[in-house]
Amino acid sequence: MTTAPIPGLDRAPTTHRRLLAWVREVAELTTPEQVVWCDGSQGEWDRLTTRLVEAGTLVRLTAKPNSFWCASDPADVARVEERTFICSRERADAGPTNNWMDPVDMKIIMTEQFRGAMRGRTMYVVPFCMGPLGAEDPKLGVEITDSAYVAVSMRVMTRMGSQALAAFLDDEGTERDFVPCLHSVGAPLAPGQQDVPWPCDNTKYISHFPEERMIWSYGSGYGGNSLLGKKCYSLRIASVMAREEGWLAEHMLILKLTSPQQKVHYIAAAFPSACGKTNLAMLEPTIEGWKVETLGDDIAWMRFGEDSRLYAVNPEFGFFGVAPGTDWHTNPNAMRTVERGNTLFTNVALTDDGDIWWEGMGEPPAHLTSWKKQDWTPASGEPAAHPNSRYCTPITQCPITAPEFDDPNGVPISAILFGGRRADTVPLITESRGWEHGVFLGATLSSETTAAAVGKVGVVRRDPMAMLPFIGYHAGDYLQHWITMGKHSDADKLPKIFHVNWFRRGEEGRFLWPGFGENSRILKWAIERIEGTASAVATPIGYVPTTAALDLTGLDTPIEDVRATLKVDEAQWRAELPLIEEWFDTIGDKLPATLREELDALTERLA
Ligand code: SAT
Ligand code: MN
Repeated sequence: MTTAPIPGLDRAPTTHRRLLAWVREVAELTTPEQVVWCDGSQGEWDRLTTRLVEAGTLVRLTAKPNSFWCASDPADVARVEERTFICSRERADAGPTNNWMDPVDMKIIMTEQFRGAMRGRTMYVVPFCMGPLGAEDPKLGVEITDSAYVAVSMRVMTRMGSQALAAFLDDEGTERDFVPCLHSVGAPLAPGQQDVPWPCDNTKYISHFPEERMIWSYGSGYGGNSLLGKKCYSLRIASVMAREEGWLAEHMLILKLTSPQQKVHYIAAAFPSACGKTNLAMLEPTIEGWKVETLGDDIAWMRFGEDSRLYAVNPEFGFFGVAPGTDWHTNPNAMRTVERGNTLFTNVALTDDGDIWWEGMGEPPAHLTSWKKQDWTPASGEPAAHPNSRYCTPITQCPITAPEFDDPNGVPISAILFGGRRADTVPLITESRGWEHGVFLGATLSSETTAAAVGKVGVVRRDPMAMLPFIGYHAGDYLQHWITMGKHSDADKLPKIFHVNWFRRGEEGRFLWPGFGENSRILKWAIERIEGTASAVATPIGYVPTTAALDLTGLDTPIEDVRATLKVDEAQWRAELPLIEEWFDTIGDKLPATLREELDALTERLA
């Protein structure tokens, strides 16, 4: 059977043979109406956003330049962890915390899903690079997608298009490797069939093939499921690469902290999704003379430099931040970033004068269009914006982005924070007793679930290094990799590890600590611990500040609340031990012995 050539397929702006062969193979399987190779230009953005407005997917905002409102299908609003698979050849390599399917079986199933899946649609080919383009070993990928929304979002979130494609051949003209990322919303169009504003399928698969370094995603248009450079590549696949190559791919923000004496420290911090990473990364210190700048809000790749210090790079190029709760008080820098335009807002509310609104922005207007595209008034009795609604905005627009965010060598990390959302037990900040105890703090991190993933909200679960949904291999091997990394360097060169919890509650469930800009006081203490100038109390769980060791100048919070949030309640911690035990049992035989020993030692200290 001969089929008509697919328009655009032969207009490839590259000679990279593996890329050409793969694009052809996908086009023949998915049978799109045409193929478009994305160059990342402004003209392309204008074309695609115009088409998306015509299709009813986007609404152009009048209140912000070059910005758009988008409402997804109400059933496609978050990451689908139940439908996320690590398809390693051996089931054991995916470990007990991932869904596994045999790669051959998964490919058979998904090939049938993809067959003809792009009928009536345009297939976009999006070359991208995770991390600075000038890197010695650039981490390349190509996303093939039938979603123009994904193509434009990739332009915000990654270094993409012609500039990325140029890196597919090295200086000698040799073809570099790349991660093939195949995405379809899974909604082919019959001839003459009217499209819907947010096409997707009820059946969803987010599949990773770690040995092949390949990603296949089907059925969802939501960011975490469809912008494949993000969680799929930069965490799940990159964590596998990192283990093999001796580095770390982590769910961490990166910030730069400058003291009044102009001393600079870089801090990386891991929190589960929707626990305030973006707010911390863009914090405005409330203490005199301190300054925070941003390098990243979600992902850090860290490797040892020649000086044996750990250097971090943000692989991304934009922010995909949680909108609700963001405002001029909680995160003015995020507000300034999106005010500059060039931003996609998904599942927030739309005002009648062409602006956006979400819960946390103060008094709502009398009338809105909700994320469900319904008329909304303050009497509606449900949120106008979805709790996992997002803004997708360029990192270069953030007024406090540190210029070194684009340095291929990264920045040397002084401190790593592991944080969760816990109403009790976990104090505001705890310093680990050393690297291995710090890995134990990360390994036993726990947090209440949020709206960032489909499922019940507010349930405490263990979330090692805030990476539970993102570790691309066996969690026991992952924790061993962290222990092994600590052996590559001297204790005084390794980052100091801290455990933080901004979310501890007092009576009537009110938060004990104000958080946001006031967290600068906590960062200051961490830095002073590194420099050896702040005091701490040795407790069974680690080193904790007294209220006197913290800079509380000008803080409104009652001192009893600060004391309560710093309290190490040994009874609560003894109750935590069987939960940690249970979690370690879940990991099974591959749990590093060091971590068992840490648990035994903690149990003894609490006895
Ligand atoms: O949905 S994303 O994975 O893109 C963001 C998050 O959940 O951390
Ligand atoms: Mn995240």
